[in-house]
Amino acid sequence: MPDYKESIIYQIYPRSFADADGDGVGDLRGIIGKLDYLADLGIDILWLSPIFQSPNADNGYDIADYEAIMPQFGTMADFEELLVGAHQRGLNLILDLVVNHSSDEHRWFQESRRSKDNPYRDYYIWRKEINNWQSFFSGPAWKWDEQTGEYYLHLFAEKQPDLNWENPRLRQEIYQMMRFWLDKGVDGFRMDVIPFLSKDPNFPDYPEGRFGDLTIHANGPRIHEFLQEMYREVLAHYTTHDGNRLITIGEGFGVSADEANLYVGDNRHELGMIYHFDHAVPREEYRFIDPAPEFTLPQLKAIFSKWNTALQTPVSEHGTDSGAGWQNVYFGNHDNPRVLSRFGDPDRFHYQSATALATVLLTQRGTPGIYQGDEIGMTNCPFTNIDDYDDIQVRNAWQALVAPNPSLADTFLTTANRIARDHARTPMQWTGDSPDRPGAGFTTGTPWLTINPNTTAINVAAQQADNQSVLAYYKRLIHLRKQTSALHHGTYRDLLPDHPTVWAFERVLDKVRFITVVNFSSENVLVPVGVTGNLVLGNYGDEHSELRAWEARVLVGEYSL
Ligand code: ISL
Repeated sequence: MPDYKESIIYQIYPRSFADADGDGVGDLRGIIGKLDYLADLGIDILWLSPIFQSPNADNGYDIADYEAIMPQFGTMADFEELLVGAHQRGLNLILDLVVNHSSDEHRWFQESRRSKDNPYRDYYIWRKEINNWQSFFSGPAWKWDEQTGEYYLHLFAEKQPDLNWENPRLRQEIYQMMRFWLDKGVDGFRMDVIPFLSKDPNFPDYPEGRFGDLTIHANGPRIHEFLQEMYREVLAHYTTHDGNRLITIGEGFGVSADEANLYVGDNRHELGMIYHFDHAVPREEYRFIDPAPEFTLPQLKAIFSKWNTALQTPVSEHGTDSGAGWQNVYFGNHDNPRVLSRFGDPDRFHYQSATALATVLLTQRGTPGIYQGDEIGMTNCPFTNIDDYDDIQVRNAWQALVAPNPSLADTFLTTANRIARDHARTPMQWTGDSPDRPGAGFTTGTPWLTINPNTTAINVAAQQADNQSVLAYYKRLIHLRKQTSALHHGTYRDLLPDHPTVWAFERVLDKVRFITVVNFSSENVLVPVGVTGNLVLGNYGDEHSELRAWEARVLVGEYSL
């Protein structure tokens, strides 16, 4: 199996992937049943969003027992079978490590809130006096607790109290838990909001003009000390099941391109990869009534250039050379709406725009992450009512904004249809629905979240039977990337940073030069001068003098200046 720098990640949101037992919720046996599908797709690393015991206030990102499987998802025996099955097919499997906070139903918190002198008190962050910090999920980040007359900190939901990483005993418990999973044979972790672990010990109010700016919580004073300790104590002692470097990905909320190498620089001994939020959909509470305008293509390209520059230039730090680190690149995940609805034109050019976006992603520098369903071009689901939503983020924002001011309801619902996280969480569309067989092949029961009605047209079964489908194109593209060193290790350079509708970049390794050129619009455009080479792969079958709607081409040529 390849090293992580030569791999492709596939993210599974287990609740929505495949339901084997018919309770309407995806599960581990469902995933086991799809391992052949995943191996056939050609991906290398499976990232599972949390599968642990949880009351599901935030769909498993609130963990009540880090070493137990959520019963809705199955048993430990199911997990072990899944792990063996993945490994047998040449897939690595990584778990979500959510250790900025736990659930309030975790045993540690139950103890902690019992009394001020409880041995677990200091596993969480308790204060008599509070500052003005805000929660990601609306309202203050401090919750008053009657029993001991103090507040606890929760940067996410009330049911997600922040763990106190200042406490060495807590850190050792976390490391022990990580060893538990690594000893079972998992190949690494995706680490949830990892830049948040270290808090400013002075707990200052938000600076003037930055009230509610949650990026302030990232990059606290001891973060690198904690991550280096985690590496020394745990990560350094393990490899993937087949002897490669362990796979570690930090969710880099609040980390800028300039700071990234502090987390992933070669000599830092912290993490292998990081993923950033510079192109994610801004979704602070007020955004549901005052959405940010979408990035223009030049803005989007500038973000990719900035990160590529930061991660392909050797950096020198404290007088010693530290090689630049590596990133995980993505367009979609469970925290963003569907990329095709966001940037593409699914109504008019479904195939073309889904494959155009795939071409940009899968010829990027950095390890690409495909979010479940993007490989068939799933889209946002048209929700009409707040009750159609499940996500705590959108429901809390509605309570905070619309409950006191009902006239905002329409604006809120229109925006939520564009930006809410649930659009990425509707069940995977395996088959077309029919009156006698609803459930999209996802479930035989009642799905926990609405299935997008477009499953009749957009589904795996239909695309498997069609070699001109989005799915078939993904497979060809994945195959191309896997056999092409320049696409893994080649440098990245944007050839036309200012072009309003064409994204053209080169990847160069030794004397090999790959060029990706993509029309990021639904109108024809002239092929820009200088973007030439032999066509290796494209989403239109034939040659043409212009780039047609969402046309994508991968070209190869000798590198000459
Ligand atoms: O996307 C976001 C920024 O607006 C937030 O919704 C998100 O909470 C943030 O990116 C952190 O994400 C991670 O931690 C959260 C969990 O809800 C997300 O699903 C997870 O990816 C708390 O564990």
